[in-house]
Amino acid sequence: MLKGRIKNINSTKYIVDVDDILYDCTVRGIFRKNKITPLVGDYVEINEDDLQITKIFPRINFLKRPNIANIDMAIIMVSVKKPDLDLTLLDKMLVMINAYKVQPLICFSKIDLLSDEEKSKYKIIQNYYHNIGIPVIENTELEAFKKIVSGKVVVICGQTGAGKSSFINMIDPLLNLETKPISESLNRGVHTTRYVNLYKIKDFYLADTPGFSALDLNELSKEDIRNGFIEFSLYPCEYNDCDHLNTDGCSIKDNSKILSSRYENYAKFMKEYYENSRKFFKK
Ligand SMILES: Nc1nc2c(ncn2[C@@H]2O[C@H](COP(=O)(O)OP(=O)(O)OP(=O)(O)O)[C@@H](O)[C@H]2O)c(=O)[nH]1
Ligand SMILES: [Mg+2]
Ligand SMILES: [Zn+2]
Repeated sequence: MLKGRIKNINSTKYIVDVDDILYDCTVRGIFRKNKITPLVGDYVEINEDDLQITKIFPRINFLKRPNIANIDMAIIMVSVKKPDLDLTLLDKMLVMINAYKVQPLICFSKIDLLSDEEKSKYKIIQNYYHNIGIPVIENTELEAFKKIVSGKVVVICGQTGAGKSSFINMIDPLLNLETKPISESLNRGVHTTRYVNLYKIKDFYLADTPGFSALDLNELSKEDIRNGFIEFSLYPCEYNDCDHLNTDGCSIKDNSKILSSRYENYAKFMKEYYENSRKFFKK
């Protein structure tokens, strides 16, 4: 028996890293029968004779999108232009990552494309996230990044075309990952990276992942959404079980200290939640 970690999955092919040697493995039917899907990042046992994965070790955590297990930190790559800054997608990812109890880090990219005026607007947003306690860097701060992720297993996720693979190439040019310009007509990335892939770099691991342009919070609870807006806890609401949407005198609604896009996104996600649960009860 060998013990290793899944580095990449391409349909039925599982690449397992055992002490830096890569094995091309398959998966026993028993996992499919029990509806357990091995994920990139899983520690597994493989049978040396037929290279079948025979066991998945318990996970410390996992994310659904991107689908990966056993990670210490999730980097949300956020482009400020081309594609345009999408704060709704950022806040959604923060809610999701918080719900799965993974440490987030926001990495802004493409600051070089901003005019001076746009840059000062961007700085206000950047400072806001930093001040509420979410670590923030820019994709040019390579040395700071290497220090933060030292010793960790880190997944880079976010919008297609935001520059995830380009960033990993800057960290380790030898990887030479495929990158592509965004579509000018759609102002959107073109889904260049197709699979989750975990790379060992110096004393850390980085996972490149396929980007997306939308995300749903279907499986999350109301509590998950509320808790995902971590700064709300600074302004305790005196109403019991308040959803901060319609109650007069609520400390969150109309709070000028909360960035307006944050409150708007919160309200949007709660409305999505209520709509989804209505659909669920109708079934
Ligand atoms: N100007 C500028 N362009 C950048 C920057 N980072 C990435 N790009 C460009 O953005 C485009 C998309 O980059 P990718 O690295 O392919 O994006 P991705 O996030 O991996 O995209 P998917 O694999 O589709 O999810 C490429 O043309 C990069 O050269 C940046 O900081 N500034
Ligand atoms: Mg990519
Ligand atoms: Zn309230």
